[in-house]
Amino acid sequence: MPSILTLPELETTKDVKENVSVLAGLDADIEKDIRRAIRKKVHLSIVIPAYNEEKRIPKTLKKILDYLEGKEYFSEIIIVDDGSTDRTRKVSVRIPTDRVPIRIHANSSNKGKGSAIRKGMLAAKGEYVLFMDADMSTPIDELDRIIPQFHKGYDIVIGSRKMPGVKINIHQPKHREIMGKMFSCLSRIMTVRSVHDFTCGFKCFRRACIKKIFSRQRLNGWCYDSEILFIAHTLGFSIKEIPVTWSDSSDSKVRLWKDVVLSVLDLIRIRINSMLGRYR
Ligand SMILES: Nc1nc2c(ncn2[C@@H]2O[C@H](COP(=O)(O)OP(=O)(O)O)[C@@H](O)[C@H]2O)c(=O)[nH]1
Ligand SMILES: [Mg+2]
Repeated sequence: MPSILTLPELETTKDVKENVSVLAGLDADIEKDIRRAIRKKVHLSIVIPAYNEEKRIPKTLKKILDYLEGKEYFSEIIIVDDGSTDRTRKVSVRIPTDRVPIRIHANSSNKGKGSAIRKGMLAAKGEYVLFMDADMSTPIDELDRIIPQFHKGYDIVIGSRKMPGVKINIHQPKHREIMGKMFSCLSRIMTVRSVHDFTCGFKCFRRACIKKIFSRQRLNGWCYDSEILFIAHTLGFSIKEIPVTWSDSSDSKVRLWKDVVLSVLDLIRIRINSMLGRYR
């Protein structure tokens, strides 16, 4: 009987499928072990923070699964349900998937996007870990342009709506765009000078930097983007910003003025945390 010890050598789902077909008829326990091994060999994790996303998330999950279907590597999807009061969790577990596990983490109450991102990133097992918004404002196939940047040696690759080459299909409302620009300008002064767009919800990280960055991340609110990029920069990780496609979704959960004021206060908090050595 083939030994389970050969499993770590399996590199692609094609390998696993071939081996599963050999093993499946022999022993149900072995198939279980293979599934466990698949989970351990995750190459790509996709983390989605979700707050009251019952309407948007099923379509997003289906699109991601379609995209991953064409890939030979292993992957997983992690949804962090941040105390949703709707059926976010229920509709997510109902999505049929046979080869890409969808794992759901849940906060008992709404703690904020920053908190959800931290939870999901620290739970992810992938060699590369992407976080993205549930509304898929940046389409998942932009990953095809992100991953090659890691082969050039970058540690973090982030989507940007503020660079030449960007394709904006549906713009954010004018006031959101202006506020976004002002926030990015302030973030640049307070955190990382070289970044143009801090708040695009499409950022991918190499495994080696995830624990170091996200175990230091402290902010739970919307300013987490600036904080994680600041931590990454402080720790010496390289960040590559690339232009992406963006289609705004009208159903925003940002409470405009309140969240902007809180984010600016959080920028000050980042500097204070840094001075107190909390990111070291
Ligand atoms: N965990 C968590 N996620 C949130 C919260 N609010 C929004 N999100 C998620 O953050 C992502 C972006 O939210 P969205 O409303 O599209 O923000 P916008 O595109 O900046 O207007 C989505 O995946 C939301 O479900 C929250 O309070 N907690
Ligand atoms: Mg959105």
